Amino acid sequence: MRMQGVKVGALALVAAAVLAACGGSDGFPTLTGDKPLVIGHRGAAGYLPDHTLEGYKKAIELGADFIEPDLVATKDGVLVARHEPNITGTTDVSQRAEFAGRKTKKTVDGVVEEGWFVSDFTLAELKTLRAIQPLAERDQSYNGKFQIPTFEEVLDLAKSESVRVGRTIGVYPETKHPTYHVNQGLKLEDRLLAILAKYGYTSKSSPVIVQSFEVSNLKYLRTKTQVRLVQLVDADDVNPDGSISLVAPYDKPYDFAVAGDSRTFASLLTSSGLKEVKTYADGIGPWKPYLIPSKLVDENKDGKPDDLNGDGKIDERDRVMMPATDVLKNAHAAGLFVHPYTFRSEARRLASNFKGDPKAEYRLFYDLGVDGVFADFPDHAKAARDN
Ligand SMILES: [Ca+2]
Repeated sequence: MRMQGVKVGALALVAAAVLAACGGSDGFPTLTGDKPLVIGHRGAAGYLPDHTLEGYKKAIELGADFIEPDLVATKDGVLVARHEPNITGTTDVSQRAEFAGRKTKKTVDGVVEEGWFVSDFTLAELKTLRAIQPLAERDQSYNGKFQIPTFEEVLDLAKSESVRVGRTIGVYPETKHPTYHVNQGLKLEDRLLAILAKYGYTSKSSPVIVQSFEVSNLKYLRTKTQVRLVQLVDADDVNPDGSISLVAPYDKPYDFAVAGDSRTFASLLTSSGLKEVKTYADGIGPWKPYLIPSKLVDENKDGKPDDLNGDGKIDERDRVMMPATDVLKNAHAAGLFVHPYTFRSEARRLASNFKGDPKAEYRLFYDLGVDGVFADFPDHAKAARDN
């Protein structure tokens, strides 16, 4: 549907006809025909430490349409941007002697974790910490430089940057571990709604999309706001044959686990599951193998996966992309937009088909019709879309 590399001239009429057939101004096979959104995942996670104002600003400079803060609550009830309640891996807290006594164990979604947790720190205390890059393979030179931002600081940045760059920058907050926060006495949703209302973000056209891996909190939010809501859909792993592995606690929304609901994440993506999701959400954010899986191969039938790139180990680079599932088609049929996660550009994270070129992966998903992508390298997502 989307015409790659079409030059002006004789093909212009053909291109115009294709655009008309797709029904949208940009000619993409998305739900609306508009260009897919580039969502700066945790900021520009491929370049700067996650969830920092500097990282979000970098994402905007690289072309992100939305920036994506994960939200957790401090001891004094302030929403701040961190990937997890446990900040051991994403800050320098373990190096701070004054907080040594805060090290503890907490249960998050049924899993016992040890470390330091945002809910044991006031905002003032958190502001003394500095972010670090959690992935060893990424640039460590910014460790210790940037603070943890509040959600309001992220919204303020998006507003000021929108003026500076001359386009609307959206904010795509995730309510992290809603059940855990209720159990800590720090329910996220009303705090989130109050802040969104303060900024005037209450309607479908507001530059905000709220996401969650749980269901009941999204249903609650639907009764309180018209901002766009997204049901995230996780899994434990992808099997060698490309099928999705569902193992607790990554088999289902945690509120389903608590309620004894037998449905899994995969249940949400059946044709009937998607129709149910549409009753309370505007879109889905599935892990990308739900849309286009990949598999390991054994061409020589020796019972072991083939080492396609011959580097002596089996990883993502030895996987082969499979045909798309019906999930995107069925989601669009239900009226849901589809924003898969997470696109990462490092060669070791790309299936063999892409030959080390992250833009090839983006193009495959854009051609399928995704409405947006969560991208660690927003510049690559934008280049694959626009060039
Ligand atoms: Ca290999």
